[in-house]
Amino acid sequence: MSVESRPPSADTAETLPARPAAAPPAPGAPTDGPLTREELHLASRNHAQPLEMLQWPITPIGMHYLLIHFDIPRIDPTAWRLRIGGLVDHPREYTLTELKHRERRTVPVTMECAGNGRSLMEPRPVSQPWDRGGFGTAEWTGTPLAPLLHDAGIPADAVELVFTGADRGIQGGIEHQYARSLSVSDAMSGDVLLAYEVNGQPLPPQHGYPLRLLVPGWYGMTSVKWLSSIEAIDHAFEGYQQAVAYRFTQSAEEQGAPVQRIMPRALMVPPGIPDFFTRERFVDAGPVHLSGRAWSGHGSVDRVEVCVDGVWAEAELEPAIGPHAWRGWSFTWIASPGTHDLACRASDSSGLTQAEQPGWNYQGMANNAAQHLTVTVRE
Ligand SMILES: Nc1nc2c(c(=O)[nH]1)N[C@H]1C(S)=C(S)[C@@H](COP(=O)(O)O)O[C@H]1N2
Ligand SMILES: [Mo]
Repeated sequence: MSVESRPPSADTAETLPARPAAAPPAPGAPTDGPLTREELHLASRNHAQPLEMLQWPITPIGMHYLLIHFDIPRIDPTAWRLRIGGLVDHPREYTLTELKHRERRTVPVTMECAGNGRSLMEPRPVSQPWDRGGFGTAEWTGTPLAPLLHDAGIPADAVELVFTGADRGIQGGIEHQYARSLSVSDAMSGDVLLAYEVNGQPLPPQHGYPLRLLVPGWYGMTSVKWLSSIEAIDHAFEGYQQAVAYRFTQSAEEQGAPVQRIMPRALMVPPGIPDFFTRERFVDAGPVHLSGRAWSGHGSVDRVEVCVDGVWAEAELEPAIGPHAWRGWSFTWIASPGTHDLACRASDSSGLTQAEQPGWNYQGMANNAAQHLTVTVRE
């Protein structure tokens, strides 16, 4: 069977029906309908990590997920400067070379998009329609932020630091630069990095060249790419990406609580071989090595369980590859012929465990529902 054979019901992008005259649902307005062309467009720009890549402890950079709200800006590294200003005692600009001459640190970090799992919610919030692949673990190299802030001098009346990227667009009808803030104490945390390399190479354009913020343990929206300025302010930042987006709400109107740290999640490398179109899995009867990785931004993962047809059992854990990165797990399944439901879930040192059905929210944030897989076992 050629890889192109598929059921006749499977439309390709080229044969999708013309867009209906009616306006598409507003971004974020939940629906039970089929995926829209706008979601397809976002999904093809912002790719996921295929789950078989969980076999790699460090995600090869082309396989790390991507999330880009607007366009990838083209930045001339010789003209680029990082501006540190606002209320700081000593405002100044840094060239990339100056930043590279400061303390250099490399840390493996598991990142995840806050919208990971969104398309699995019912009804489905209409935005980047992640399945479960909006995550990756890379080795980021850069200079720690705290000493830079010390040099700038943060006055007592500073409340937050605003991190602004070079990319600009319109979201929720509001034109803005992509920008996010952190409290002074969160920004001063020793693990926050200004990263200029990933997996041993300069940041590629799509991951924030020449410099990005990296906030381990927090959902990805915090780690501002194409960083151009850091500004100290004496109030809570009210930019769109802070005050409107990335909130736990039940409606478009409500303000809700901010989305911050990564909820625990375990994922499994899909065992056996897939069907091209349905991605259903096929394995041979006998012992099957199940494996995957698990992470949490609330603490360290201290337990992973695997479920076979409704019965949970402990998986074996490998050490974490760093304090802010995932740990591997494995489990031997004695597979008997028939169709089986496999699942996995993680618990962390803060006492959080993945639920079967976490609460629904309007923006499709932090859906860490346990992963289930249907596997057909052949004689
Ligand atoms: N300037 C800027 N920074 C950004 C974004 C963006 O669109 N613009 N997307 C954010 C979101 S939502 C996520 S999940 C991460 C994704 O980082 P990655 O594409 O390097 O995986 O970047 C964050 N930083
Ligand atoms: Mo994200």
